[in-house]
Amino acid sequence: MTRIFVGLATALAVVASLSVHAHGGHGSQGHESHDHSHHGHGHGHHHGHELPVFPDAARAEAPDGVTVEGCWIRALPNRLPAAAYLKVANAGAQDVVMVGAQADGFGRVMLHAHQTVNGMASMVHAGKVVVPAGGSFDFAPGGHHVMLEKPQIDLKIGGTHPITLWFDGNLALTASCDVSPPSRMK
Ligand SMILES: [Cu+2]
Repeated sequence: MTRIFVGLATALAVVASLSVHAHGGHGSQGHESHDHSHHGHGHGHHHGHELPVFPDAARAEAPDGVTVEGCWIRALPNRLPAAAYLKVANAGAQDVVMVGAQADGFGRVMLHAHQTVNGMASMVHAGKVVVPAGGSFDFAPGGHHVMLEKPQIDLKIGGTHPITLWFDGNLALTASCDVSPPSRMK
């Protein structure tokens, strides 16, 4: 009798954990079809990338001659992952290499690129992005973006939110980014 009872409890526990997974999957898919992208999908896990660990941004030096322009975040409701767009300009004499980003209130932040394979658009983790000396690099809708995942806060549309960009050599720049509604396209 006891054994049967334990077996039933185990079976119920398995069913419960399966339904939790199924629910999570629904959430991601719903968002993908809405935004042609894979926000909330957790690419990092699929591709096995380890995100770098960064030192204290407040103490980091900025890369020579590098500035961030026009940073904005497309904020989505219900604490869905958000994408940030910006231009990195490099007036310095050296190429600089972006290696990642951080943002307060987001548990995982990474540089993403879009790719299309057999007509299917998806996002991939971009481990490094080179900004050439005397040139610039655009993070823009349809292309590269800074993916803000695991939100722990509500972004306020009309406000600003800081994002720190990290470069090779533990150099960093923090940009104040406009928090924009989902309808903003560029
Ligand atoms: Cu992305």
